[in-house]
Amino acid sequence: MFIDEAKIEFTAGKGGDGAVHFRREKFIPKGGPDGGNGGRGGDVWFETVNNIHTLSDFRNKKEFKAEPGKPGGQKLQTGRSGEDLVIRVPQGTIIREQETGRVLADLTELNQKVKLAQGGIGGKGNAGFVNSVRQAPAFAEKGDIGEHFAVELELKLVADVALVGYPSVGKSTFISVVSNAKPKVAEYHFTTLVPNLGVCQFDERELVFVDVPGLIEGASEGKGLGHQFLRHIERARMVLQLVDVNSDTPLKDFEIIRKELESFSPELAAKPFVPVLCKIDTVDEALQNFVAQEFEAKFEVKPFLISAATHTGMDTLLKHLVHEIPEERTYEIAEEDQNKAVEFRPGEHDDSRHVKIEKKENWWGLTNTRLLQIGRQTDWENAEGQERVYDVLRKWGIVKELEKMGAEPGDQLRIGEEFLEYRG
Ligand SMILES: Nc1nc2c(ncn2[C@@H]2O[C@H](COP(=O)(O)OP(=O)(O)OP(=O)(O)O)[C@@H](O)[C@H]2O)c(=O)[nH]1
Ligand SMILES: [Mg+2]
Repeated sequence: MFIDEAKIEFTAGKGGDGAVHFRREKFIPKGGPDGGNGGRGGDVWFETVNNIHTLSDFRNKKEFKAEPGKPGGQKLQTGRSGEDLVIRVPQGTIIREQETGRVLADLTELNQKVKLAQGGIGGKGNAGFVNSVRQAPAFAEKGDIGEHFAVELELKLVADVALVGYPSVGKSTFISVVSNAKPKVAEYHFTTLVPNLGVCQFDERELVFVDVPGLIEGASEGKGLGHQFLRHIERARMVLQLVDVNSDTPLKDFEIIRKELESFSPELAAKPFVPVLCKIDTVDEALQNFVAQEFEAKFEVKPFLISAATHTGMDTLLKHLVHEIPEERTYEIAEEDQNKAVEFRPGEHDDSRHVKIEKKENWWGLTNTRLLQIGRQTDWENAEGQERVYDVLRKWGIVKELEKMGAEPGDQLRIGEEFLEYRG
């Protein structure tokens, strides 16, 4: 089934917890701390692969999680890192954050791989908390949570040439003649219900064609199959507009399709296009030439004449396409997406020690990326663990700052979901 939209969520692995452990040695009741660090949680990646062509895999599976890191062990042993998770998608997949619409990645290349969610760091074991005043720490950090995203996947097929025209003009026949694709071809309208890709080898070049369902007048209002598949033409570098030479109104047919493209997207309508009069085997040469001349007189562009059935004119047309389409493939991000596209790096932290302090009704709110992370990693049940957070506040100068702002001993300090008492 051809599916080109999906909503999914993914979460990178949680970091492993640090260990609390003390060396056991003969005759020494309690040796030095040797609890190791937890391992990192696995990251979540997206990768485009050539054997997936739709987003149908995401109809049933909507939640993805990378493996958590393992806890630290004794003798300073670091826990094993969690395995990364790779989510495989078709070439042309755009990944947008649901809430903001921000584009996290636009995967136009084949075998393109990007990391989108960073695994949580492992917690430090108690051995890591030894200092001059703390000889035998009996606390460790928990692993941090992995990044989480709720996203919208949108597939926009990536092709060089898009075939558009009325139903039954021979779009699928064309693609089956020039490429290895074997789409269904039939006399009736709307034979093609979903887009097909076909790869054509010509003059030592490779051209990717996309065949979309036929358009009719009023497609913009939802007539026929409507516009729902036109997004798959947006990335094509050239539009091949097919008109049946044997139509009663070939010129009007051409204009109607242009209008439909225009009403879907002016950008799409502005793409370079090649007009093609097709099925020339069905009329005599005099009529072919007559229609071609009328066409050129009206639109000031010379149409190509072809018959996919007898292959007449196909080589000339393909030569033209190969000549017009640069070998180097560059795909533009649609303008609407461009505005939202930011350089996205997962796990990006604001390393600054500037802590936002807010006075609330009953507590003081403390906000800073690293401080919140320390909060998530703290074992709040453990008094020594709590104490270490207070040490951090002291070291960063926040205790002093609070004093200046009028905090009184006994006030509550809030870090994320947790509270800590201010003692001055
Ligand atoms: N005589 C002749 N018939 C053709 C030619 N190309 C296609 N046909 C016939 O036209 C009919 C429609 O062809 P399709 O390739 O299915 O047309 P389509 O544009 O893909 O149609 P939809 O998928 O419905 O939009 C079929 O019966 C084809 O055999 C041609 O060059 N000459
Ligand atoms: Mg078709």
